[in-house]
Parts: sequence; structure tokens; C-alpha cells
Amino acid sequence: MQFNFSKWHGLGNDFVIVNGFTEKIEDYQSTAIKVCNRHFGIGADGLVLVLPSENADFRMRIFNSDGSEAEMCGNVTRCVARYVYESGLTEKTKMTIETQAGLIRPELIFNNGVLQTVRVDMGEPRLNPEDIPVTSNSNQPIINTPLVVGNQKFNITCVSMGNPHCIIFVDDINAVNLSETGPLIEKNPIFPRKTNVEFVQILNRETLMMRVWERGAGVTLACGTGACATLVAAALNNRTDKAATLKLDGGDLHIEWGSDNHIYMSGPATEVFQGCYLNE
Ligand code: ZDP
Repeated sequence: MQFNFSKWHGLGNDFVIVNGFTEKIEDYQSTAIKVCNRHFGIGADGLVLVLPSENADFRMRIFNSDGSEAEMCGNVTRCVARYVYESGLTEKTKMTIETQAGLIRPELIFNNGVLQTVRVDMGEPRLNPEDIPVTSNSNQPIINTPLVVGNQKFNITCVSMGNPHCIIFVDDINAVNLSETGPLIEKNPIFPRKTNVEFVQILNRETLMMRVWERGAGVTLACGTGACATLVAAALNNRTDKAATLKLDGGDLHIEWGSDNHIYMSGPATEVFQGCYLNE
């Protein structure tokens, strides 16, 4: 099996994008594990397939570096929007993309012909525990609720952007041991489909810092859905307003919770190389 790919990142959260209209991949899950490996493969946080859709301009599927499939993704959406436009698959600058969790709407924003940013309507946040999913004995949203993990206690807020997120506010983000604590929360039995984990430090009502442990991928430099979920959690906890800049390890994302209850994410999308993957 061999296929052409291009390599993209959104703030250092990196992906191998494959044109599923022309390229054939037999087994997405095992291919994702091989391709994402940074020593034996191309190296990426995920493998992304751009596919035809019946009810949107495109459909995309994303596989984490451990082979698991994610329902939704933020950074990938910005990259895919730019990818389909620049590779001539569409002339639209505003398009619809079908995901496992519904439709999202990216828009390429130009200024004098130069791409300024990609703004994505990420749809509505979901707070109902069943929709996240997170096990709870009530159907009320989980906002600032204690969770004991080992000998540590965290106050968690749970938000789904189509994929699950568990947000924890801390005073000092640099004091968090992400790779130790992240997997304990990711795989905690209260999350039947596991969860992405965000640690967040509030700088002021419009600025926060976030670090992420991603389900199925580990520490990454940025997470778009995580940034959206974090803004929702911060606003629900009355720690920020409904629009903020999120400072991630790989750079900044701007997130707004609109009056239509949709979340709007703006940020960059960058192609770094193209190639042909060879598999023995
Ligand atoms: O939900 C998951 O399993 C995530 N690891 C998917 C990837 C999310 C992504 N980093 C984002 O920006 O939303 C692409």
C-alpha cells in the first residue's frame, strides 16, 4: 500500500491529511498507528481522511495516533478547510464538513488575497452528562464537581464539542505533571469513551492558558475542540467572559461563544510538506 499525503499543523498539533477521493487506504486504524509514529512513520498526532459527503461539501474522519477514531476535531478542521481550497477540491471559502458528531462550518478569511485566519463554526457545546459521556447520578451539567483520582482531588467541568473534554482550573499550569495526571483522568471509569483533559490557568477575563492531554494521542501542543470546551467551562464557572484568547503551548486561538449558542474558533492552519507514504 502506498498513498500521497500532505502534512499540516494547527499550532503544532500535526496531521497527515489524505485525499480519500483519490487515495486508497485499507485499514484506517492500523495505518494511523504506523503513519503517526515519529520514528518508524511520518510522525503526527493524527491521520485525517477527506472524503465525499452526501449532506455536506466534504466529510472527514480523524484517527488519533493510537488508532482510535475521534468524533470531532478543531485544529484539523481549519487545516482541512485550507487543504480542500488550495488543492482545488472546492472554490468555496465557506463550506460545510460532515464529522461523526455533525456538521461544522469553516470559513477562510482573506485580506487583500492573503489568508488571515480560518474561522470555524464548531456548533453547540453539549453539557448533558449522557451526551459527553460522563457517568453521573444526576442529569445536571458537571460544573466544578470534585473528582478523586488516586490521592489527588480535582474540580472538573465536563463539556462535549462532539468529543469529550474534562476541564480543570489550576493556579499554576506549570506545576501540573500532564503526562502523569492526564492518562489517569483520560481513562477514569466515569468516562465510558475516555476523555480529553485540559488544565487551565486564568490570566484575566479575556485570556487564559491551557495545556492538554489528548485522548488517544497524549500531550499535544494544541487542541481546537479542547480550547472551545475550555472557553465554555471558563464562562460557566464565571471565570471569563464569552470570548477569550487561549494561549496554548503551540500558540494562540481565539474562541467566542456566540449569542446563537454556537462556538466560533479562529486560528491558523499550515501545510509543511507533501509526500508519498510507502509501506512494506
Ligand atoms: O477527541 C479526541 O480523541 C481528540 N484526541 C481528537 C483530536 C482533537 C484535535 N486535537 C482538536 O484540535 O480538536 C484535532
